[in-house]
Amino acid sequence: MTRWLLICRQPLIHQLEISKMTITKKLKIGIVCYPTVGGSGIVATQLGIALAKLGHKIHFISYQRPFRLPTQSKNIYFHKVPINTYQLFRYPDYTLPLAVTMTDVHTKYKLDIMHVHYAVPHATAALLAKQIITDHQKIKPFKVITTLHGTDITLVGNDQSLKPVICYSIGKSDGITAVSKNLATETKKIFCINNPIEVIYNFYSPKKITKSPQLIRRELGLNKNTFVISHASNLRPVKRIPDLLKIFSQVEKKHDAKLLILSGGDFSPYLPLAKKLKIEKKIILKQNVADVENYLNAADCGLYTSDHESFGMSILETMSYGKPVLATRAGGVPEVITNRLNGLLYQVGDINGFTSGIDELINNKKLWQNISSEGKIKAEHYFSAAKMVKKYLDYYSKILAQN
Ligand code: GMT
Repeated sequence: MTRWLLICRQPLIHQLEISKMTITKKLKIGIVCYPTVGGSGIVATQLGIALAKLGHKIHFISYQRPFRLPTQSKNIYFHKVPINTYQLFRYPDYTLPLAVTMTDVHTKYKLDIMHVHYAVPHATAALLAKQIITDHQKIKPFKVITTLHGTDITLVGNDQSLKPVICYSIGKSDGITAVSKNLATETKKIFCINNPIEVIYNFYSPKKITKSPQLIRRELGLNKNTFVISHASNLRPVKRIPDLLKIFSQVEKKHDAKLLILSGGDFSPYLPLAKKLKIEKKIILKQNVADVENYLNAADCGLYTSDHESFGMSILETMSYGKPVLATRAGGVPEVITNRLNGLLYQVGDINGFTSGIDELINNKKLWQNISSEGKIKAEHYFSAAKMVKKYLDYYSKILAQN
């Protein structure tokens, strides 16, 4: 085993000890994210929790407590952004109250860094807050670090109307990170960004399994031998849910199979297609489940058909539980999965390719086993919390050292 692998296999706490050496000063960090079910919120929350464990003071700022943030935790504070509903405004605004909350939190706690996840409106609000602090409060402002998660960038690919504000917000940030090389390249291509973009991959710390696969399967009324295909997402159009259903309909014609959808969005627009394909009784829909890990762990593989994915957080989560993932060769996904080594990749829309991939996994236990263990190794060692938290800390020190 290489030395690198040996280091990676140290317990998490020990690895986090290593990053203590990276920054000795305890930092005060604002973390701004979307609090709802979604990869960016999960990553931001995990990062904040890990940094708090290292002794840094973490101030989460959002309109609602991030769903995976424990209610009480040492070094973690939550500041709720009040949303005004004045009659005068036709649409409630979020950017301005967010900027005001950031200003207030900084005035009280003197943050070193405001780490925002998503350029709009979070980086925009942070830059406004920084300007107010500099001009009117006469106190040292924070550095703004913006992490790009993808949707801002892909959104602008289709809708140019927000381009000037996204360009400005990314370009004026003190530091920019992206969750994959693909996203960093796309950002540079679409926007007028000359500043360097640091690639720091997403990471996932597997949760303790609290319900055995047998228990979950019993709860879902599944036979022992039913092949369960999982999919976890917000079901946005980018996820190409019709492809998911078409693939499953071909699979279930040949095999005893079920499609387990862990959804953070509305499935009803897809119901007519599910009925047309006569698979509605074979779909198990679980809405906004808190213990996603128990369900991913009870399934046999994961299926992701997106036409774009900057990273694919659910893919990483599924791999962490040793379940082979079949996904599209889209965006940053090939940086997470190496085809036929630790997962299976197909072109967007390749329904037949995906179907034969699932066939192979069902019929070839050795292939299933190899992909399962290689995927788990990649998730645990390459995308480990220790490694990525250290990268963020190193990046923070670099940005803080700049004038
Ligand atoms: O994919 C979504 O609809 C949710 C979105 C989010 O805000 O969580 O996901 C984006 O950020 C994740 C975390 O970095 C990435 O893993 C997802 O790939 C990315 N989604 C897209 O690029 C479509």
